[in-house]
Amino acid sequence: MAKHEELPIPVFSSLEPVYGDGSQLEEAQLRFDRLKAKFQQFFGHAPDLFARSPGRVNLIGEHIDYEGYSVLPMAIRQDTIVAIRKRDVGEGDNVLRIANVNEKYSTCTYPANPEQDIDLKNHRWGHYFICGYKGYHEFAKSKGHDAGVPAGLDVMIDGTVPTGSGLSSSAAFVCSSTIAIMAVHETNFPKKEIAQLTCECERHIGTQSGGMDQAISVMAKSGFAELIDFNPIRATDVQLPAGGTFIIAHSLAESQKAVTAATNYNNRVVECRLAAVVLGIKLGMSPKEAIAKVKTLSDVEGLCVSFASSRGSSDPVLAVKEFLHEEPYTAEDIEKITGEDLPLVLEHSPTSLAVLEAAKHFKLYQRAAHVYSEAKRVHAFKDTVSSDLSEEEILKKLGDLMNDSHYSCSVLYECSCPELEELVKVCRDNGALGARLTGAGWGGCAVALVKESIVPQFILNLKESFYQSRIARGVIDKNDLGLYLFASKPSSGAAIFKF
Ligand code: NG1
Ligand code: MG
Repeated sequence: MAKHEELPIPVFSSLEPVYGDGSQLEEAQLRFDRLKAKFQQFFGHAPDLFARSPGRVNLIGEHIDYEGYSVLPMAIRQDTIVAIRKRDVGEGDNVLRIANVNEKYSTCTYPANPEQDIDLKNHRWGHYFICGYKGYHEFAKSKGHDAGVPAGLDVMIDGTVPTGSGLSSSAAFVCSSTIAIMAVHETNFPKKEIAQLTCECERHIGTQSGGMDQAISVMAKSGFAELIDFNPIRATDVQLPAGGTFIIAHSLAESQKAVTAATNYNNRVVECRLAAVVLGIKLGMSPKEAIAKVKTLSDVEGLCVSFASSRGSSDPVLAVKEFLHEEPYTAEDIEKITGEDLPLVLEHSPTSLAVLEAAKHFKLYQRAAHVYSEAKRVHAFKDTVSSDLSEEEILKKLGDLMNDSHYSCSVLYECSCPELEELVKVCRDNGALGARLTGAGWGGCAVALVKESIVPQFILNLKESFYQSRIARGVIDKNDLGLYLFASKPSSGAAIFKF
């Protein structure tokens, strides 16, 4: 039998395979009916088909996917649905019209040209669709598929993944768009290829992201979290202990990653790259070789481990402690080590140049220590789940690993914020076995591991101690609380619907 990741995106003629047969199905039926009706009303035709892709919660392994390390997310039930119709060539103007069922998002139009550049200075929500549009055409071309004359597309989006929340609304949007475009061109590819292509095409938005979000959104299986490996992308099912529940809670601080990339997300990617190059040089590579070959911390892990083994250990963090200093580096400090200007070390990539312009200094020691230690925690988490410890002990250990991960994100990687710190503390004070920020951070959600038996009480307590005052201040409406605080079960990955 073909491996899960080798299979194409499933095509269904009913909603049950994805949304089950309970209240979720009813809700989904309503959404699809409403989307179809609005599409018909807006464009004057019915859609050809629908594609959906879910958001995700990352259980452990933060800010390490772009360094080549495995992560452990699960898909959530919130998703993006794309309704799409290919316009006939005779229908005149070749444009992409991207509408949204949510009136907050006004309709965006773009030329039907896969070569177009995305205007990063003027961020618009429709840009995410264009990522998928460009991505599909680039990929189809590379595979020798004749994608034909780029046709105009009518598109309507219905998303339920909260934006800027660390639950990957962006990947849900990019993946469902790419898959809808692919399906409307009557093609389908293996999931692992779609995971790779969507990861690359989301970078058109200007973030130097890793591939976790797209991989889980495309490859998730109902009932399982997945250990996602990179180079090549692979997903391994992880069965979570039945006695624990993951609760997702929003800090109500929105993180606008596409807008803050130069100081937050891309800044960390650059710091990791510089840390890796400096470590490579300190561990014996010539500056020239390190600059040419070393892209990520995983590229120099072997050297770090060899060093550690000379000290009777296998921990790459030992090399970080020996060869990097805690005091932040200036650009000049690093240029002295590399013998080259930083723009050249970073290959003059425009997003990296924006980082250099915005940065005063670079915390190489802290970022590298986070990445190597977090990579280890992911495997410890996976090994704990499949160990023969009692369920009680397993849950406790998983909670401890989540707490350690949060500490590292907060103190070493500095991607938390005051609201997330407060929320994580409130979770722990109310009996969570572990709690941590999830996703990129700087706002967005926390995930807490809670014993199944205390879930209802835990949710009540969080409402009291974190949300009540914010409801009173009008930050959120009390009727919307369920959007910001909910228990989550691992749900299924991307799908195409043709009715
Ligand atoms: P968010 O911002 O939560 O969607 C981002 C990256 C991931 C990963 C995490 C941090 C994108 C699309 N996603 O996720 O690849 O690096 O941050 O672990 O940029
Ligand atoms: Mg995102």
